Amino acid sequence: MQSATGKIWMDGEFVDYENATIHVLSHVVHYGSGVFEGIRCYETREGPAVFRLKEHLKRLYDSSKVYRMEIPYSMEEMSDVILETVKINDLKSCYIRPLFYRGLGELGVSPLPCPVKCMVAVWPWGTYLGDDALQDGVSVRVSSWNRPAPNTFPSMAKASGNYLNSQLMKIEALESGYDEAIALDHYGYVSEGSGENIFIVRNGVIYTPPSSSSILPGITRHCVFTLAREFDIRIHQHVIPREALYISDEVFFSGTAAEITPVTKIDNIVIGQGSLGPITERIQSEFFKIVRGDTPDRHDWFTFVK
Ligand code: PPE
Repeated sequence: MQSATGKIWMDGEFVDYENATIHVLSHVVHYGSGVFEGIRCYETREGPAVFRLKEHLKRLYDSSKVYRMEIPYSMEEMSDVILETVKINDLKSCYIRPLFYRGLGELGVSPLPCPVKCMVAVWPWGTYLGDDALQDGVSVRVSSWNRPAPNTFPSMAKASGNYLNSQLMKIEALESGYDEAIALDHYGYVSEGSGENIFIVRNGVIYTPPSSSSILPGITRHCVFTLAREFDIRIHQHVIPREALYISDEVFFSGTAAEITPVTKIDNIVIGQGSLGPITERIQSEFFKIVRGDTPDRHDWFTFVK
């Protein structure tokens, strides 16, 4: 169950959890017409800090542009709302979910007659793929479902409707005894997980699919590029054939919720040594040093909640 406490910001005001409701005839309920973000706030030595807020807001507004949603708040206003929502709920670390969606107007495919509504909620969210996932890694399968072909569902937009495809992947993975799925794109190349980007390591070089492989351009993915370059580890965006997954030395996921999670088995094939590999470990430990505030925020990735 979703944690049933706290205040949720809806269209300009804070409402109690139990009153944060919408009409069943809202456009979003029928047609998935929403765009959203997932952001983490971490507890650091200098207090709670929101990780990569500017980048998440930019992607949120980019997503709304694709779907012609006019947002009645500026990015600066939404930034303040997000910080205020964390503060009012008095959480030291949490997951933050802003959503812009089409509300109650006229049903029918066109969203244009329906007003754009905005909400922000926060809740505690621990590890995404299980308690031991960050250390021991996860077992995944290649999904029988592909990611949408180019020019069908825009994968660069983080839209609610896109997650129906993610749900099919995730259900299939869980029902067949895996922790998570990796989908191929329309051409049969590796794309991403149901809620994570994917990286493979081979002979000391990191590879990840390019944005043309129907991926969400992840913000944690960008962190991996930054850290790899700082460590002088070569990192490339490249189309990845399915079999490259099986013969990699290491595979890992990145995502706001998943953070940096090693993948140790794919389709029951053991990847590398079957444990957290050295390059994944370097990236992961530096990532956690940064988000826990154990090392200075040299990239200006944090916005502090005052
Ligand atoms: N691909 C997909 C499909 C995706 O949903 C996410 C985030 C990523 C890649 C990684 O993006 P980023 O968070 O910017 O590094 N998935 C979010 C939703 C998870 C959920 O279950 O809901 C997240 O991690 O917050």
